[in-house]
Amino acid sequence: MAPPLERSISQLILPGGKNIEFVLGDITDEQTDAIVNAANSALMPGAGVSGAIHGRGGPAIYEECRAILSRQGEIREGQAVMTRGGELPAPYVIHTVGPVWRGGGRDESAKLRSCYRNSIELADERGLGSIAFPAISTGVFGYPLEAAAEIAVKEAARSLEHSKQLSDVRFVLFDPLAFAVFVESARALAKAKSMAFKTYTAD
Ligand code: AR6
Repeated sequence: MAPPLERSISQLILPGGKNIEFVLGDITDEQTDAIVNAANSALMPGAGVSGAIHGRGGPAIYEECRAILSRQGEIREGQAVMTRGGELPAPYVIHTVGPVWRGGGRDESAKLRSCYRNSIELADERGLGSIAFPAISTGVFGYPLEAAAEIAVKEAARSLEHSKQLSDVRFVLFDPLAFAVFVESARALAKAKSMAFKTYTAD
């Protein structure tokens, strides 16, 4: 019998040993140094992964978000800011605003790429070692899953190669379809770039 998908871990190993993991799960359970929130430009808790992060992390996160907004105004698509994690297991939350999908002609791909790049750069600048991402923009914001996965995996690999402190990126996918599509993107990238790729089952 195949092991349950919940315990399946896929891993892309970059030259130099940094790695990108793919798991099925709820990002609010993650114990990485930071988890990433798929936010909106007003940093309002909202639904989806953002509702889950604010719900479990408690009001301290939104209070810090409000202080950021009053200092720098609305967050543009592609930007990332950081707060503490409140009651979450992860000490920090990086809030990035994904693009709303409007058919592909409004620079959505560049903006989605920026979300991953800016989040990884911010984590690295703050000296963090690990970060977990959801599939940004693929829920309420409507970005097609396969295109979003390809951008996410390629940009995470590219940004991680340049990081000084950050060594581990984890994608935490909430449903089996997203998990399968992200794993396929990783497998394709591994093949194209001759990187190591493996799948195993957690104990
Ligand atoms: N852990 C991991 N992934 C999750 C979780 C979770 N707990 N919950 C949902 N997802 P979405 P967006 C997945 O809609 O498209 C909000 O209202 C979900 O299955 O959360 O960037 C914000 O406030 C999907 O694959 O984010 C914004 O207004 C992915 O996370 C807006 O939605 C992203 O779905 C952002 O929309």
